Amino acid sequence: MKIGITCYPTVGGSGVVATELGKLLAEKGHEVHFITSSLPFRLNKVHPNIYFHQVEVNQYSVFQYAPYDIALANKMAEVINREKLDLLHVHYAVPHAVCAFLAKEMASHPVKIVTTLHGTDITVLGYDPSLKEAIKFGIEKSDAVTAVSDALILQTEELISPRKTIQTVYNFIDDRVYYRRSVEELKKSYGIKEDEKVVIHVSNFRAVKRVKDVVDVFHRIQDEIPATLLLVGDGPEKSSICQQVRTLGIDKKVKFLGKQDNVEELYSMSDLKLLLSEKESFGLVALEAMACGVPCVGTNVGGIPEVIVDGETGYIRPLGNIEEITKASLSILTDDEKASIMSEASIQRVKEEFHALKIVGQYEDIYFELVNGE
Ligand code: GMT
Repeated sequence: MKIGITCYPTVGGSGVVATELGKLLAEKGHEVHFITSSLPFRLNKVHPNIYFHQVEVNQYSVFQYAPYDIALANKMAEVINREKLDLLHVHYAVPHAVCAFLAKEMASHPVKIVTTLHGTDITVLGYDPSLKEAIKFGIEKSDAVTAVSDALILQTEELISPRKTIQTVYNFIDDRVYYRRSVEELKKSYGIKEDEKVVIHVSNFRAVKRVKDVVDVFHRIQDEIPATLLLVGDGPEKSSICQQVRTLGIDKKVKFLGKQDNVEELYSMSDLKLLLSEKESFGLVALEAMACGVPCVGTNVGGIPEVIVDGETGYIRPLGNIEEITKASLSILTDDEKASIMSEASIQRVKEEFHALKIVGQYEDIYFELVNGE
């Protein structure tokens, strides 16, 4: 099949999922055309089935705002016609689903549209009256719509009420990349002692990720046991988090690692992952940790409980309940047998429910049904 993929190419879960999907589809023999504003950052591999089409935006001085959405739709239509695409799979409702519909109308070659909702395109932008109708329109005009969790479907129905069936297709993980490896030397080189437990948090440090709660929980953990906190990522809250860490006097125990490419190595030296967000449609970072055998404690928010199974692969606790989250975390960090059972259960759950081949197969079924009417 010839598949066009549009996503936000910069760092972010939706771009990661879209790019990894494209790479796997190419491996399975499909011809994949990325149509994006720049080269997707995870597109780090040359493959004869992968093509990249950059959207160029006209900066003519009359425009108060450069017309990116029109340029994207134009590029989509150009690629549909020239490459004879069977379908466009767009990730993130705005503007991508609307641009895809516009491109379909412009193109002379017939094409189907699949839209995947990732979260903030609904849970944040769906509240914005300047975008709400456009999001609904994009969803309703798509030939098939998927969401990354059941919780996101519910939220979409509550907020937007589109006249469209949406199906859950979970995010996935490539276990050739995400698996637990031996990283004793790396751990040593970070100055982490053998008896120290390592807690990890990975995010874009936006307010919704509640990194402050992560630090508060860790503050209590390190009062009880020797521990190090790895904070991976960067974003708007980082400066205030640095300040919080200094004020609490735990700066020697918290490592701000910034953005990192090979997080699987960092997960491999971790004993616990904290994902304490107030909005999270899925929580791809939890899945990455689980694939590397790291039990997770997460909040009872959005799709997180669909990923972390309470009491089996970690714990689900109420948003903002620092005491309960600390208790749950310590119960894993101080009980090696429990930690090992949860680590194994995490790896197993990823293999059974979120394996790349299983999920890519679900997307292919949707594609084939639309294109061949199967
Ligand atoms: O989490 C973010 O802030 C980035 C955001 C994005 O749009 O890339 O991630 C969303 O999509 C990911 C991939 O499907 C999900 O794993 C994240 O849970 C989701 N983020 C939120 O819902 C806040």
